Amino acid sequence: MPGLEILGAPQSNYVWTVRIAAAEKGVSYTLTALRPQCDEIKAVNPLGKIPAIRHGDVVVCESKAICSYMDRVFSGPALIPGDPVKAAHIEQWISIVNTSVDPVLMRQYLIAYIFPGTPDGAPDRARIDAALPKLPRIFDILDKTIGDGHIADKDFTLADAFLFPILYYMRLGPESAEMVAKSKSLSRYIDFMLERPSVQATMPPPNAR
Ligand SMILES: N[C@@H](CCC(=O)N[C@@H](CS)C(=O)NCC(=O)O)C(=O)O
Repeated sequence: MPGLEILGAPQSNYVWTVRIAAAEKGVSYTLTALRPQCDEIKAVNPLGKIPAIRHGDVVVCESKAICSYMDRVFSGPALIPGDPVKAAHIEQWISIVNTSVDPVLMRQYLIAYIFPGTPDGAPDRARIDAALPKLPRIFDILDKTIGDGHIADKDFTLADAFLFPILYYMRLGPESAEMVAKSKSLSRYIDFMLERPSVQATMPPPNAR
């Protein structure tokens, strides 16, 4: 079996997702830290986004497709269980995270702090202020759904590999950090996930601009 290579900067929440999934599955890999939109990434993803993987002749981009590929190709604990109802609930939450949570919390809100693209590198206040009214509803949904468990189940599932990196990064934004701190369930969830071996083995370095 050829070796697995994960392409993408480890600070990316989606690269982190794929690395957590690989660690949960017990798959070893090499990490090639590449930024989005560089030529090597554009060659494997027409949108220039990270992560992607190379596995022999196989090239795959999109984090969920990568996780499903790893699940089918490698032995180790199933990332998506055979039970159709359990699997559907995991897929459902991965989809909600990808289509409604990440676009607001990461792309619209946090990126305006960490990659603002302003001439002096200061946070992009207009983008932050436009995103802020959308945060409470998402935090409320996550708080109520997680309760004293995880996002798709009482225990860890692949959906947590998608959600946790985003919530971890929410402690970096001042407004989002306050929202996390106010939620007992989200604070507990983040701290609990931080103790998970797959998370400890994949902690990203601090954000480099
Ligand atoms: N749907 C993609 C999203 C990946 C994504 O948004 N990656 C970000 C980094 S966390 C990225 O490459 N952004 C740069 C860009 O959009 O140009 C996936 O699941 O892999």
